[in-house]
Amino acid sequence: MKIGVVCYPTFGGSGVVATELGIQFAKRGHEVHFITYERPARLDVFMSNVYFHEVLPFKYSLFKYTPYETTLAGRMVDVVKNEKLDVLHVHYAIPHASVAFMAKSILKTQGIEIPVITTLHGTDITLIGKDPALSPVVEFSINNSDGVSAVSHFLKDATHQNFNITREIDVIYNFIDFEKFQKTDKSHFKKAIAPNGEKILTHISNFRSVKRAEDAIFIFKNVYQSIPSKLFMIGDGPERSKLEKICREIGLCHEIRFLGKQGAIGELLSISDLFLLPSSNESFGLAALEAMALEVPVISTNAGGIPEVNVHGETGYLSEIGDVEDMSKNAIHILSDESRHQQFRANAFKKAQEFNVQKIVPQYEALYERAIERCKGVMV
Ligand code: GMT
Repeated sequence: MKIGVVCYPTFGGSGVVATELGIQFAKRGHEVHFITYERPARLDVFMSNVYFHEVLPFKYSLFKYTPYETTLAGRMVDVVKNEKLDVLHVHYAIPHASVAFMAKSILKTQGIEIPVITTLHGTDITLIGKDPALSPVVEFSINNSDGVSAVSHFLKDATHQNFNITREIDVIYNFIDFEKFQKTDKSHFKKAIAPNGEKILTHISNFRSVKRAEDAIFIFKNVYQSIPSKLFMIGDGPERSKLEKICREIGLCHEIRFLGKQGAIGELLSISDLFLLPSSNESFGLAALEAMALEVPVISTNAGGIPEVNVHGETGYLSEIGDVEDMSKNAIHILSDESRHQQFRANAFKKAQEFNVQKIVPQYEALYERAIERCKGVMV
C-alpha cells in the first residue's frame, strides 16, 4: 500500500502515534508519505520507503494569517495524485479531517477516489472540538471520513456524546514497540542523578493546563518528606515558568530537574521508579503506557481513558482529579516497600504488553482495507 500520513509533527501524543505507526507500516514493506509542516520529531530513522513532504507557509502581505489549511489541502492533492497513494490517514481532527475532505473533493473532480481515515486523539474532541466555533466542521468531517478510529472507548463515547455521528468508530488503542522500548541498564546514569539511592519520580507532558503538572510537583513534595527522592519534569509548554516558580517557592529546586523536550525518553524512564500523570483530561495516556513498558508503575487520576491503561491497585493507582493527598499516599505506598514496588513494576510491564504494536497495527490495516473497499464501491 502507499499511505499518506498527516499529523502534527511535534512531541505531542498524536504526532508520536502517527509517526510510530508510519514507521511500522514502512517496516512491513508499505510506502509511507508524511505530509507535515516539519519533519516529525519521532521520525529519526532513515528508511528508503519513507518520504517527507513539507507543507511550507504561504506568505503574502494581504494575509493576516497564513492560509495553512489551503496549502495543506494543495499539498495533499499533489502527493496523492503524483505518488499515487492508496489511502490518506489524518491524525487529530482539527484541521486535518476537514482539510482531507477538501483534498478528497478536489481529487474526485479529477477522477481520483482517495479513502480518508481520521484518527481522533483526544482534545480534538473533548476540549476544542466541541467548541461551537469548530464543532459543525468537526462533526461534518468525521461523518465524511471513510474510516474513523478513536484511541480509547472513553473517546469513542465522548465523540458520540458531543456530536451527531453517523459513521462507525473503531477503537484502536495507542501502542508500544517493544523493540524500541526496552529497559536498558543505566545504573551509572542513575547513580549520577541519585547518588544515595534516592527514588526517581517522573512526569512527562506538554505542560498545558490539562496536564495539571503542578500536582506532580505537590505530590513529589509530599513523597519527599518521607522518602529520599528526585523529580524529573520532562517536556515543555506554556506552564513551565509557573511550574519553575512553584519549585522555587517550595524550596525544592535542587531536587527537581526540568529536562525540557527529550528524544531519549526510554533511557530516562529506565531509571525512573514511579510515573506521575495527574491530568484532568486524558483520552488514553500514551506517556503512562511508555512508562509501564519500561516497568514503571503509574500514579494517575481516573480521568477519561486512563483506567483503560492503568489498573488501580495493580499497575499503579487511580485517584480523583486534583486529589494530591491520595496520589501522594499511593506513591508512598508503592515506593516504601521494595517487594511491593517490584510487584507493581512487573504488573505494569505485563499490562503494557496488551498494547504491543504487533497487535495494534493489523487493526489499522483492517480499517484501511475496509475504507479502500468502500471507495472502490463508490467508483463502480
Ligand atoms: O495531550 C497530549 O499530550 C497531546 C495530545 C495530542 O493529540 O497530541 O495527546 C492526545 O493523544 C494521545 C495519543 O493518542 C493520547 O495518548 C493522549 O491521552 C491525548 N491527550 C489528551 O487527551 C489530553
